[in-house]
Parts: sequence; C-alpha cells; structure tokens
Amino acid sequence: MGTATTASHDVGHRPRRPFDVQRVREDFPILKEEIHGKPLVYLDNAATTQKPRQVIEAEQQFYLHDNSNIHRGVHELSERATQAYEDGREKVRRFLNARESREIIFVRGTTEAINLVAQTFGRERVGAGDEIVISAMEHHSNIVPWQILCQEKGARLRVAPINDRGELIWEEFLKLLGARTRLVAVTHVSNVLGTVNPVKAIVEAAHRLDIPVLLDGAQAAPHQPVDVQALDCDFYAFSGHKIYGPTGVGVLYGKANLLEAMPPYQGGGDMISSVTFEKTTYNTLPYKFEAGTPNVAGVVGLGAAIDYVCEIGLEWIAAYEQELLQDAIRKLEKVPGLTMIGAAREKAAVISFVLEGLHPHDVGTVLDQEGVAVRTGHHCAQPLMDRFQVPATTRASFALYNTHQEVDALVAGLHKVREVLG
Ligand code: C6P
Repeated sequence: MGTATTASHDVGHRPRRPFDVQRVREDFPILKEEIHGKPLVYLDNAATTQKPRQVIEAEQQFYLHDNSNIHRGVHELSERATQAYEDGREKVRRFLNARESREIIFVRGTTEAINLVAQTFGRERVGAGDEIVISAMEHHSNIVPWQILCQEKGARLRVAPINDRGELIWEEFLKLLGARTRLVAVTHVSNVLGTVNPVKAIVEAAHRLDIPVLLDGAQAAPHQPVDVQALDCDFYAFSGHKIYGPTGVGVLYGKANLLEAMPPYQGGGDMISSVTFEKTTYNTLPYKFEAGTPNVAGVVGLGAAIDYVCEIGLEWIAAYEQELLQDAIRKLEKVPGLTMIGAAREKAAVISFVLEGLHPHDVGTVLDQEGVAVRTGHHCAQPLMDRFQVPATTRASFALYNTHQEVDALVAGLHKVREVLG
C-alpha cells in the first residue's frame, strides 16, 4: 500500500538550499509578537498559518499598483489584474502538477471546494440508494456537504472505520466500495490526528471499480509535495490560509473531463458565455465555476505563498516538520497524565492530546498565558472525538517556522498547567 506522494515532478518542489529556520522566521513579522509579556509560540497552524512578508507585500503591491476587476476591461489595470490572477492559476497548476490550468478552480477555501463538488458532480451523479464513502477521521467540511446531498437524494453515507492508532482500517474500507458507490471522499491528512492516509492506494482501489475520488488536502498541501497526476485523484481541495497565504481563497483541482461534464455551481457574471431570458450558455473551464468577481488579491497572495514554499522546498519543509514532530512526541510522552490521541505510522506534525482530569479549554487558557497558542475543542471533527471517546482535545500543530525551543516552551507550559490547575 503506497503512501502519500513523492513528487519529483517540478521545479516547484525541489529544495534549493539547506533549511534555515531562523532565516525563515525573519520572514514572518508576527512571530515577534509578545503575548501576555511572553514571546509568541504559535502552534495553531492547522487552524491557520501565519503569513510571510512576501505574501503580505504581494497583496499590498497589487492594491497599490494593479487593482482592477478582471476579465472585463480593456484598460491597462484590468489587463494587469487579469494577468496577475491567471499567473496565480498557473502557479497552482505547477504546484499540484495538474495537467492543465483550466483544471484549477479558485474558490473560498477547502469547504467551498467540497461543497462545489457535492452540489454539481454529486447532484448529477448521485441518486436514491447510491453511496458515498468517507472515513471516520473527516473534518465536518468533508462530512456535512455529503450528508446534505444524501438527504436530498435518498443516498447513503458510508463511513470507513479507523483503528486505535487513528489509521484507516484498509480491509473495512475496501468492503465499503461497491456497485452503488458514486464517490470516495477522504482527507489526505487528518487535522486532529495528523494521520497521513494512503491516498494513492485509496485512489487505485476506487478506480478499479470506476469510482472517482476526492481528496481533502487542507492539511496536506502546506506540508508535503502533492502531485495530482501521480495520485491520479479526481478532485483535490486545499485552502490558501493554511499554506501561508491569505484567507478567503482556496483551490479545487478537478480532472478536466469531469469538470466539463459538471453543471455550474453558482450563476452570475463571468461564468456565462451568453445570456438571454430564454437561455443561458456557460463559459468554458475554469470560468464556468467562478461566478462573480473573485478574490483577485487573494489569488495574488496565494501565488506568492506558493512561490514562498516552493523556494524553500516542500521536501525540506516536510523533513523539518517531521523532526519537530518526533521531538515533540518524545517530550510529551514524559509529561505526567498526558495521553496523545492518534499514533499513525504515517503522521504529519499535528498532535492532539488530553491531560488527565483537565478540560482542554482550561489547558489552552493557561498555555495562552504562557504565550503558547494551541487549539482546543473538537476541531470540527465531532465524530472523531466520539470515536476516541473524548469530548475535546488540545492540539499542537506545527509549521515550517516552529523551533525545538518552542517544543520545549509547550512542554514547560504544560508543567505550568499542572501547577496552576492541579
Ligand atoms: N481545519 C482546523 O483547525 P477551510 O475552513 O475551508 O479553510 O478548511 C476546512 C477544512 C477542511 N478539511 C480539513 C482537513 C481541515 O483541517 C479544515 C480546516 C481547521 O483544523 C479549521 S476548523
């Protein structure tokens, strides 16, 4: 069973120089903030990442010099803005190694990307008695859109179970695939457990039965190389704000033949070819799915974020984050009363844990007083909390600018939590 991706496809993913975390940190002005008089230790990267100067400046430059609506005017600014937007699309295409730039649809984020597929592809292809297969570790964004669709169509949501390590149970997953399965929709990397799913093997298994596969890449694309052609997935979704880019912009990749056959998502400007009161014909890809004025500055920022991670090299980023993860696991194991949730053999740098006798919200509040930002709660994965029989967890999630000293600060913070809360 293969795992994840090993892309050697493109200049975009080739490391250019040894990874230097101090140099990287210089690019992120916010990391110099003090929180309650302590240096910020930002370990909430799965929720959103901080932005490098390069991204902030790219957006600023756009607004200072090039701002206009796109695809509409013949004037110079409109041409510049259109060019900047389409350059962003080409950067994403290269980043994912998609075959064609028309396979890249800009959306608001992963959530919208999945809803788009549910409401277009899903609406057309799913009928009464059909099935959609997801996994027990999905984010609500990859559960609820399918539930809505299933309710509408009289279809059934099937959930592949996971083991106590937080890994997909392969045989059980295979058993769910059948003649009624219309789509497999699974996360590439779990936002709670860090589990890296064997997505290539999932796609292969589904494709043997002609079942298309959507991958939720929200937690994968920022942290490891992704090659959609090598994976052969049919849809891939990710969010700009988790990859050091702006909020409000994200990507849906879809294979051209599938996108071509899908009806539009929203109606409005730019997605049409011609409109009369009697009949509307739709624009070609990718515009058919981009109704209304898009987040042009956001796409410019996302392009700058992609340039940024590609300049460093996704392989370097992945390797460095693995170092941090192993260091954190080793140290957290020694914290009395701490239980980590999820011990997948393929794991990204996300650690969820509970401290015996303490509510995660209290843990998070004391950590905040120490300058340590973590997320607490159900992480938009309530069924996964149920699976592990916990109401909530504390989650530390790492990014390329985190350091071993910050791992120590987290551990010191947890000792403080014990001191304060008993
Ligand atoms: N997870 C977290 O703290 P949006 O909100 O559309 O950018 O991404 C949604 C989403 C979808 N799938 C996965 C695996 C995710 O982790 C997320 C966002 C954040 O874990 C916010 S809930």
